[in-house]
Amino acid sequence: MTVLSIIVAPDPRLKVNADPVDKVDGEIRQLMDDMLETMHSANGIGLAAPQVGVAKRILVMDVARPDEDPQPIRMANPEVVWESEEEVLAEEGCLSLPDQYAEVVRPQKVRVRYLDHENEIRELEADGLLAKCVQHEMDHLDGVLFVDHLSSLKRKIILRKLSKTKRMAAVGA
Ligand code: GNR
Ligand code: NI
Repeated sequence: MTVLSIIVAPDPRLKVNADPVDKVDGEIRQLMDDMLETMHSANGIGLAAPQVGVAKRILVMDVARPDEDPQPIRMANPEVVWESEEEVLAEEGCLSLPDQYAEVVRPQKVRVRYLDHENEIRELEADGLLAKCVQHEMDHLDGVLFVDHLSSLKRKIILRKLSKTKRMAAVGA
């Protein structure tokens, strides 16, 4: 397995509408496993393929706490087939927006249909942290970041901070 590098915003590769996968084959399975390793090594609970520069509709998640056994979830071509009317407001972060947090409103529960790592169609009903995570990851597949759910002022403040951090890193200051 390989730890891949995670793209930090602003970056055009985070804005793409990713392509569906034809079939979950050995190559896609390998990518899913590399994404899980990358996500765990960054202490994240989810990761979408565009965050590692792959414009495909693939995501992985694991919301198990560090003291619990891992519960890895691998999805290709996920689709929301049902969402609750109740919404919840909760703080989100993103591995592509390091050290930035903001409250985002989303449906409390969702039911998602997807292809698993064996190319089988499955459904998952998610609530709580898993529901937030799967919606956040599916947004990445459409080039949407959590800051796109905020006011344009809040979004600009966060993105400006990140470009400044990138500029400073580039000159080694
Ligand atoms: O690790 C992550 N934590 C998180 C917390 C609240 C809501 C969403 C997330 S997803 C994020 C990892 C990430 O950026 N996935 O795209
Ligand atoms: Ni993210």
